[in-house]
Amino acid sequence: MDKVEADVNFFHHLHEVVAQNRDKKCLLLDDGSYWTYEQLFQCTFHFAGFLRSQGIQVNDRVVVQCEKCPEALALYLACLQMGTIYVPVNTSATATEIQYVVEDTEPKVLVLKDEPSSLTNYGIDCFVLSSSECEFVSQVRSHSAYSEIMIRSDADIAAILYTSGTTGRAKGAMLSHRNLRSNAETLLKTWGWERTDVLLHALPIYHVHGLFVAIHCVLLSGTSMWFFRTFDLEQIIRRMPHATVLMGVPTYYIRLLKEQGFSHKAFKAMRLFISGSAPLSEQTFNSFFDRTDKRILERYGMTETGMITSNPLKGERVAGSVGFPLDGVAVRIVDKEGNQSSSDWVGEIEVKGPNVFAGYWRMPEKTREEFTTDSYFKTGDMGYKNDEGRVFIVGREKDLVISGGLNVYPAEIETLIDEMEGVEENAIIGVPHPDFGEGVVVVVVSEEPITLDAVRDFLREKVASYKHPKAVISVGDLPKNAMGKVQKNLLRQSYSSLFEEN
Ligand code: MCA
Ligand code: AMP
Repeated sequence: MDKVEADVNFFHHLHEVVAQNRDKKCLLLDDGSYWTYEQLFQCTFHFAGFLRSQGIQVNDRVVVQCEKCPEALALYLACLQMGTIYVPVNTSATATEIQYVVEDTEPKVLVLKDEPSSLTNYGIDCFVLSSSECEFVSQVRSHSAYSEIMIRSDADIAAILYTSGTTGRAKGAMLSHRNLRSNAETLLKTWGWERTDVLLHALPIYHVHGLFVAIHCVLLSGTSMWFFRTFDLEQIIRRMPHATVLMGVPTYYIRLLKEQGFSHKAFKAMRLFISGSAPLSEQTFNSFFDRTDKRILERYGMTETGMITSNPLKGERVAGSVGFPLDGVAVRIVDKEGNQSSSDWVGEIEVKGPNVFAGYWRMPEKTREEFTTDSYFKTGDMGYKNDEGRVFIVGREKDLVISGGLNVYPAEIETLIDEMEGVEENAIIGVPHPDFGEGVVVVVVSEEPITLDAVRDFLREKVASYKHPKAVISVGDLPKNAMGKVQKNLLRQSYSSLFEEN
């Protein structure tokens, strides 16, 4: 095979689009200004020049925790171009959480949104990308543009995204150029992306949803997006008449429905409202339809697999279902013995296809455990297919809380809270929450009652604040089964109405 045929660098495909759309508006910004495709890719080439000046080689890691801005996107694209591995970190991650990623990936370059405190030593010099106007951006722009695209092959990794573990350490999911490209191409077809589409992009760009699903759909189709710095309802509603697609987590739709300004005038030109990352309740789906006459299109995915299923663009979108497997993606439901279940039987969802990741970074054992002998990835989600082949998710085998589309792994928080003075034992559960879908709650056995403030203060330096409990419940003891395991289902039942609105 000659070199060019072997090359799967996803950046090639994105760059081909630029060549046909140089003057087209790519990023529409909060202040009304914009970046054309030409501007975005010129900036990317300056970042490539900067990376080169740092002696970066293919497969080196670049760890990035910075606010959403066009330059942050250019940095991601430059990593793809240079064949380096992009490792995004949640903007609310603490120094301790960043340190873990740095130690695990041993990056050549570290880019942060803030100067590290004098007490923080990541063991590597870092660059500070705090805004479009910062000194680092001027420094990058002063580097000569570098436009060569590094050749990559199937096994080469484009990005590592960390997902916390149900037990033990956080794992870096390695996604290849092929994973990114196959998923983006499939989604463009599934969602009927049109030349005139304009996306409302309000998601953060450190997760698969905002970084890959949303951005790749736009860049690979040469269309435009409103590139909002944060999720700001007022901005979204104001720009909605000049957009056609919104991608969001269910909390976005819950919040939109509470806004008076979310009127016919705002949404009448919208072609598609897409939801994912967490279950969309039938109530939200139905209220949205009553208000707008539009059915939200729900899809399902995972960091390790990108997108797996989607409700149809043209056919019926069913409330409570995540739709059909995407083209080229095999989805099966298996029982505890690993046998494939028949229609309507609940089992674990397993996935195989070009979208499925290459394994966990430096964890070959863990990777093996998560795949079956015939190479299906075990999602840890429980569900069934009906006789039409639609997939329904009914729960999770993994102990995980999804709050506003962000994952909180109870084991991580429980281990920390156990270290609090006076705490004998504790259990983290997720219970229904009117805004976040699920709210994190800690049920604690302690010598003296513990306040929510005390728990949050204790966790502040340790983990990102979205992982902090929203309520503390003190109990005499935790319900346990014969094996001594905490019966979280009983706790979830007991406190299911904790956040109920009156
Ligand atoms: C913010 N806070 C939260 C959450 N977000 N608490 C619980 N759950 C959350 N999701 C807390 C902050 O810690 C802070 O607490 C306070 O709320 C205000 O923070 P702020 O950032 O201003 O909140 P917000 O703007 O209201 O954010 C809510 C949000 C955001 C817009 C729903 O969480 C969000 O953008 N979620 C989307 C996440 C996402 O992209 N997920 C995709 C994962 P304090 O005041 O105490 O500091 S990818 C994935 O799941 C797969 C692949 C898939 O299928 O897509
Ligand atoms: P993450 O690790 O952040 O990639 O989260 C992936 C998990 O989010 C999946 O394993 C599911 O449990 C959940 N998820 C994503 N989309 C949906 C959806 N539409 N409905 C229910 N759960 C979802």
